[in-house]
Amino acid sequence: MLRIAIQAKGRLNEKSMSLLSDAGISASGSNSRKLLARAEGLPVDLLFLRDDDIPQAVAMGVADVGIVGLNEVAESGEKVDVAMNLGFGACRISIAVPKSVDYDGVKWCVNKRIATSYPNILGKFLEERGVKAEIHRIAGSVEIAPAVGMADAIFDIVSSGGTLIQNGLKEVEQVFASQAVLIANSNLAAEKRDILSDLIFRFKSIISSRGMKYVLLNLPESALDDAVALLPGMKSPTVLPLAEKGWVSMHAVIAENELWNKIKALKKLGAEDILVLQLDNLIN
Ligand code: PRT
Ligand code: ZN
Repeated sequence: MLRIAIQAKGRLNEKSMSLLSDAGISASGSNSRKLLARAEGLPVDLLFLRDDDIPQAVAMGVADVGIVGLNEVAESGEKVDVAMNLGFGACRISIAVPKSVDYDGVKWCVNKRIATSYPNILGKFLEERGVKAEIHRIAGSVEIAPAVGMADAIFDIVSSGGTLIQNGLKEVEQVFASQAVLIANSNLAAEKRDILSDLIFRFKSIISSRGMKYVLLNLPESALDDAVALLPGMKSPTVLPLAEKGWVSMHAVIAENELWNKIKALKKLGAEDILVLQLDNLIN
């Protein structure tokens, strides 16, 4: 049995649950916010925690693995293995100052009061640059600290940047890049390691299929070389003869952001009957 800690509620909860569910792990009663839920599909159970508590829970072995932002792992300083990046929850932790400030590099921070929920990451960053500042740890609403006179600058999570703009702040140093990661206790028993590698295998196949579409089309055989050049596919596209002489069927995986341009080019080559299908897993 492998115990997986995930965020009980908050920004990472829904995506963590849907990744687990795509991997065949669905928790019964998880919506009732039970502390623990047994999942079906793999021998795992789920532990619902505040994200701040997940790195420590995994380091202590209360949970075997966890899904949490890399920012929380770094801030906690707990020794855990980062098993893989999960491709969601992307954000950065940045220093931001009031828009009117004439910021001229990190030395501006000397003797300034900086409000943050990430004092350890900030402390390390400033120390490495030989900058001494007053770091004020505050738990929430860090972005209002400069306006109310509590701080000269903030060090906080930025994603779209909208919150900074709303509060009259500008981002001046991007210090730490984060996303949701799968972390693991570094001394897992062999039986748990096996379940973990199964879990990683499933997560990888789900994540690599994201943003990809499976495309089937019919094509005059004479246009095959040009079409293959357009659709490199995994190794190369699959090509099957059609019952109608001179025609082939082609199957390929195309990144969603290139889909419409490629389809346009394929139609120019004479492609017909183009089917675009959802891709759930991509197993290499
Ligand atoms: O209750 P619990 O302690 O579990 O949750 P929490 O309130 O501490 O964390 P939560 O749910 O807000 O965030 C969980 C994790 O999501 C973070 O640790 C990050 O790894 C990740 N994440 C990704 C974010 C954001 N994007 C994000 N934009 N966490 C917070 N924000 C906040 C940020 O603090 C700021 O207030 O959103 C605002 C900035 O967003 P933009 O888009 O306006 O720049
Ligand atoms: Zn938290």
